[in-house]
Amino acid sequence: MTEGSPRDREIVNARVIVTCPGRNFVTLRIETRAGIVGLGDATLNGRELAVAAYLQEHIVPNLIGRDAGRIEDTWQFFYRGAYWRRGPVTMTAIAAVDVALWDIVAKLAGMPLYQMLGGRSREGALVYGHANGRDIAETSDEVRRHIERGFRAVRAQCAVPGLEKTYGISSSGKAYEPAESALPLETQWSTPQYLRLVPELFERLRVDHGNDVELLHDAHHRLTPIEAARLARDLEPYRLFWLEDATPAENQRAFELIRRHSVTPLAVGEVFNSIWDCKHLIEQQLIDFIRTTIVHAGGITHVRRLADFAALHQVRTGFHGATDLSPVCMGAALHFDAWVPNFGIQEWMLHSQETDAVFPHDYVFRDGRLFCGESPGHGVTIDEKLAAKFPYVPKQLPVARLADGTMWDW
Ligand code: GCO
Ligand code: MG
Repeated sequence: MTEGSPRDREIVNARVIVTCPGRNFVTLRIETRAGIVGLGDATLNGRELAVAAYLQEHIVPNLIGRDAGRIEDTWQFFYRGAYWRRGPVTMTAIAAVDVALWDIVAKLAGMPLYQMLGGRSREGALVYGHANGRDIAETSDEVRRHIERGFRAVRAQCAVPGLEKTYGISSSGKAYEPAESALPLETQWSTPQYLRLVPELFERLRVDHGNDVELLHDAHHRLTPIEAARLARDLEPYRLFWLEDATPAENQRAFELIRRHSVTPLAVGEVFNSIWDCKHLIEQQLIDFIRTTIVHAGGITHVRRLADFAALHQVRTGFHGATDLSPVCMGAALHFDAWVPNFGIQEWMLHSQETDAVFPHDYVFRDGRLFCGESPGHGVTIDEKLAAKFPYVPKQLPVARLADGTMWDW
């Protein structure tokens, strides 16, 4: 077998595949001289073509001729060598390259990717699903349905009475998708109404479902620090697994205020792109779970550093796993989850049947956990013929305004 020799590891082909099987996904496909193929997810919701262009124009020409086995050097080349560092577009593009190379190297070794990281620390990754409802009763029914399907952890979001659209709630009756229209949907926000509703919701969920199920909630960056502290405190009796994105995290000192008032565990970081975005939060132990995932933070190579740093401060992982991260990212994340010692939980919003058909994969759900497969690499492939039947459809994430028209955080 020569496919692992430096000559045969040479990257001879790299292509960007854009497809929309229900929602848009960008995938990087890298191929070596010996014909080993690796895939990386490059999807940045609502800004997909910006990453596709970054890859096509600035990354792919630099990949051709490189040794696919030099994962670290390639990462450093695209990060340090780019001069314009960080940011979601750049870090998503770097992640796509990085994951594709880990996929290739694991295939060359004939091993599942988790083995390349140091092997399993656990059998399956605890996942949480999404229960969304138009009112408290409907949300509680949805939580019940999740428990019946085997989930041990459920995120609960409920429409706020009087507001036409609330984050996390489907308006179409179909499964919730964050990006619904070509131009951003204008939604309305009211913090006082929300702050009254959420403790009532969780009080009801504990009455209906007891204490065994883990419950989570996402405030989606809508609150000021003092409002976030109030909510975290009001939710204490219901023992949440976490309260997510309670306040925007640009000003990380804001979390000191929340911490002073509450022991509700806090999760942050799905919009972060590097270790520098969460260094203060982690060092000061202002959060309990870091959500920064592989596709938006430079791939396995960088997120591994982040997770190791978090472990020093007893912060655990809780990777973002909405439907706008493709099965390629999910596959890589599950291998990472199988290994990472300071694993907390993994988000899993089920993909549509079309998406699953375009990206065949070997991970499976059982008893509230997702199990990555044993095939070499990350275990996710792409059916390019099928992908071509779903051309790109422009879609952006919504925006939110207060009743008086003021732009707010979505
Ligand atoms: C989550 C997230 C998502 C995001 C979406 C944006 O916790 O799952 O907040 O629902 O809004 O991924 O692209
Ligand atoms: Mg979130």
